[in-house]
Amino acid sequence: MQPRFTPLVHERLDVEESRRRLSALYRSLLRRRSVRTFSAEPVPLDLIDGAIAVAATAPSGANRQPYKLVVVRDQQVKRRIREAAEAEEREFYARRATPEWLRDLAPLGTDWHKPFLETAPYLIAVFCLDHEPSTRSNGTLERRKNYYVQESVGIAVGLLLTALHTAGLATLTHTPSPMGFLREILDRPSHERPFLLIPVGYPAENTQVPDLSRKTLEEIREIV
Ligand code: IYR
Repeated sequence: MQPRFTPLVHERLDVEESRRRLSALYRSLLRRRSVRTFSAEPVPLDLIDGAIAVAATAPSGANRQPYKLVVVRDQQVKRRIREAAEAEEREFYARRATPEWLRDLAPLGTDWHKPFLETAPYLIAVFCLDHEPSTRSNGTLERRKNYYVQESVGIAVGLLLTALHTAGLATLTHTPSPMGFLREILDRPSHERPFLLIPVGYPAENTQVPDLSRKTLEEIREIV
């Protein structure tokens, strides 16, 4: 297929304006924290859709956007997800986690109880598509491969979390392990692989978060 090009729309900023914008974004994102206590207060669905639209602007391997996001708002479905996640987490905390892993999690104060999976008004279940069915021009089905799937979905989720935070919503990047139950409960086809479960909502009043610190710039970047 011949490539088609279109002019780039680019806003050139003066450097002071760049600094102001970076500083504002940084100050906002410093306040993004993983939240495990949600208010049941409803959130308009268009805020979730708006954030998903932001996520879908992410670059992806061969521009294939190898993900599907399932927004769960049905209380019964959330309950089933909680029950299945808690069954896996009980095993994790009692048997599967290594002593080292449990030691590293200790500062977070987490355990197998996951009430937030029912309290949060939405759970966004993120699935990755390592390949997907597509229809050839002659009408037959083919299995099309996707590329750099982990990287692509990770970048999109980063934008999603940024967008939800910018919209004033709290999130948790939750990875009950293994997550196969999500495919069954949400009745997803076999080419969709569970990647992450993101409860979204307003934080409960008086939410407390672990008193953590982040690495300094000097610890995470080198200049050569
Ligand atoms: N999935 C478990 C354990 C857990 C693992 C990591 I890595 C975390 O950063 C936090 C928790 C749970 O959700 O409790």
